[in-house]
Amino acid sequence: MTSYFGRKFLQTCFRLSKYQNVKVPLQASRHISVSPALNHFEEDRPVFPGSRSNYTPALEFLRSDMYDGIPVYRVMNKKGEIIQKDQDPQLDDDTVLKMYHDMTLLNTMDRVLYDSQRQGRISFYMTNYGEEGTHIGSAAALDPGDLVFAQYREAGVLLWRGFQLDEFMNQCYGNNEDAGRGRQMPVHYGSKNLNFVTISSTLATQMPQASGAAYAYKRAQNGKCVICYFGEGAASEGDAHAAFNFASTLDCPVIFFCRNNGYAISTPTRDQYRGDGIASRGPGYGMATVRVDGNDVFAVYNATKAARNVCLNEMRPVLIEAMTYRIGHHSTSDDSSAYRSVDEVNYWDKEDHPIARLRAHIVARGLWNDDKEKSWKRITRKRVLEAFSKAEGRKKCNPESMFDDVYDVVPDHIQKQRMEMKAHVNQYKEHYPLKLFDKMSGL
Ligand SMILES: Cc1ncc(C[n+]2csc(CCOP(=O)(O)OP(=O)(O)O)c2C)c(N)n1
Ligand SMILES: [Mg+2]
Repeated sequence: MTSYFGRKFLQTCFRLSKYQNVKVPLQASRHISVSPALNHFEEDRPVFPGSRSNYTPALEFLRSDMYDGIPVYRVMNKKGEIIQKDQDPQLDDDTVLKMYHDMTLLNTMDRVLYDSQRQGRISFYMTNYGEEGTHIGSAAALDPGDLVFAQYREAGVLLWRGFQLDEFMNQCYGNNEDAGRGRQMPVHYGSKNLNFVTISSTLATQMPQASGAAYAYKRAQNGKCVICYFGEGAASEGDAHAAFNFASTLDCPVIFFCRNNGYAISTPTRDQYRGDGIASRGPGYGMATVRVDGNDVFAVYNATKAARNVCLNEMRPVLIEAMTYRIGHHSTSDDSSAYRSVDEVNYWDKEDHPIARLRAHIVARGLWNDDKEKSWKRITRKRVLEAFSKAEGRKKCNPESMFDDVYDVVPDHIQKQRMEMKAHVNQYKEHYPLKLFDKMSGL
């Protein structure tokens, strides 16, 4: 006999099938199993379709300050010691050294590119200082085939996947070797080969896209997941809500990876939200959620690995909130001394830095020492500077190329603009630094 709930389900299916062309399986009534306790309508148990709670006679408001904050999962203490043996990810020496190499290489690349912007050699830059653990820990836990949607401060993920220093430099210079052909601001990297979707600076655009891509992966049953990086500031955008709710209701295998670094440019977290960070929002969307110490590369690794398993085995989204700190200015257009103290920055730089923590760990493990550190720093600086000079010496793309790659067959009005641009440049040649560009045809 069909229960009350079963009848409701069938009625709903019928309405859906009538209006939305959804096929209801003929044996639907046989598939519905209802627990004996719910087999009839119970007066004292709510049956509202929108929740799964009980009645209460107590009038109580839920207040976030009634609860302790969501705990921060960590594996290593600040001295680089594993706190609890069973949480050690037991990574082999080569992997741990690659983690350290990539975190420090990223640091060196940041220094060179930041300085080059200050010298007026590139137009813009964003450093990743202090957040290296979130990039490398998460990237190492993923499969290289998993699709990455990043915000803009995740260069370490690309580095881990094998993006070459030349590729970083060519993009920042926007030269003729840049995959984006010089049409984007610096740090807007992308790589089809490395499954890294090109960055767009409009905050949170990548989030609904990531849910959509994960939905496609689910349908394709390809055994891959999607990871979507975003800042805690971006989580205030409406698109973040759309992304979370679509991913949750459509059961999409996507890891939402929030880098909570304390600031959205000059806006500190205390002015961004009143709840317990971003993690507290996860259960509200029905997402498995974990908060992790972003300055502990092993904790980030474990959390991301576990999140990937949940995504793929349970076919549902996961939210990770990695607590960290943005040590650098927001970008080269920002001066953070206007809104935070030097002491605050120094604390994170000197007392709780992801690189220092991993270094302490590998030194204690006998994998690293001062001599290795010195020679590694020398080698990486040399490699970065070489790539930098090579990129700087290259010409920019032929200006005419800006009309390519949008249309398969260039429409007449675009063709007309191309001719007008060429005629204009030809007439006013002396006002343009044409020798820095590849030659336009016919000029
Ligand atoms: C839709 C939109 N609004 C505003 C901006 C300007 N903006 C660029 S970055 C940023 C702060 C983002 O902070 P967060 O997401 O925490 O990332 P973080 O820079 O801290 O890594 C803002 C407001 C933008 N790029 N896009
Ligand atoms: Mg932020």
